[in-house]
Amino acid sequence: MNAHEPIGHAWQPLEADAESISRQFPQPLMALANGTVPAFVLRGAYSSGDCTDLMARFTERGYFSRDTVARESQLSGGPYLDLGTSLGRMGADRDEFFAHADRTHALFPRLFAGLADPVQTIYRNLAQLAEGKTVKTAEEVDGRRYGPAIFRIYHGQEGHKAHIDSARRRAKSEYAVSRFAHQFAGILCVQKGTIGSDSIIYRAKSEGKLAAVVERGEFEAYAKAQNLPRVQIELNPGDLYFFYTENIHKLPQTARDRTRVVLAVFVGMSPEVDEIFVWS
Ligand SMILES: O=C(O)CCC(=O)C(=O)O
Ligand SMILES: [Fe+2]
Repeated sequence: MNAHEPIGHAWQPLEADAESISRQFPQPLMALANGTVPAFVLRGAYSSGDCTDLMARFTERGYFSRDTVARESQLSGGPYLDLGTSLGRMGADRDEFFAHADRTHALFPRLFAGLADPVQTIYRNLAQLAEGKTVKTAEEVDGRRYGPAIFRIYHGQEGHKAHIDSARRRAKSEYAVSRFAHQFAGILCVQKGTIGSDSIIYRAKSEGKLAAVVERGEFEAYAKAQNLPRVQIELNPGDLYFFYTENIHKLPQTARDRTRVVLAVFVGMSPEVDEIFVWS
């Protein structure tokens, strides 16, 4: 138990729809940033039937085979497969990054034809949590757009070790998204992974001494020794959750007998700025 935690207020995700969340919290995103709530979980935000159809389209296109990566320009390999444009993976070359993002903007409507648009589902729900701010795909001052969202495909034991995501803190970032004070993620489950393979969020920011602990890959042992509060967000197809990415989090590297597929976005917000930028 955290010493600062008021008795009787366990650190638990809030499961509700966007409208009730925004009734409960005047500033929902700040409730995440302040650590009042670890995550908002919007069950059934997207139709599970459309998730199944989307998965069938991916299978048809061979998106679950690494052999397809070389042939499909919007797929990239690494510890997990990406379908879409990742700033983290592609940002080193600006021209290449924005050209890749353009191709993703062209591909997604074709992939979603006849189904509800899952990217819009994320943006629409985020807008309800956005305190009247405008939610839009991130762009540079010259109008070049980032990728709108990205599918992440986790096979086998793939995951993410304990980390934070922060464009602001990324050294030498010359991208517009680095100006936001706060960063969040929105994750929509398309196919459920094996039980226990969904993300774990810790009540801990990667600051000071902890940043070094994370850097050395020793965070898990530290969290255990300190008994840090943590929550695991178990998702079913169509469930969407939002969390503060400057809280340390991980995707367990456990044996998966089922491929986990999510649609993910990053979100940049500053209290004094009217626009919220979304990218991947
Ligand atoms: O898939 C998730 O639930 C979280 C993934 C994550 O932390 C990331 O993509 O940076
Ligand atoms: Fe992350």
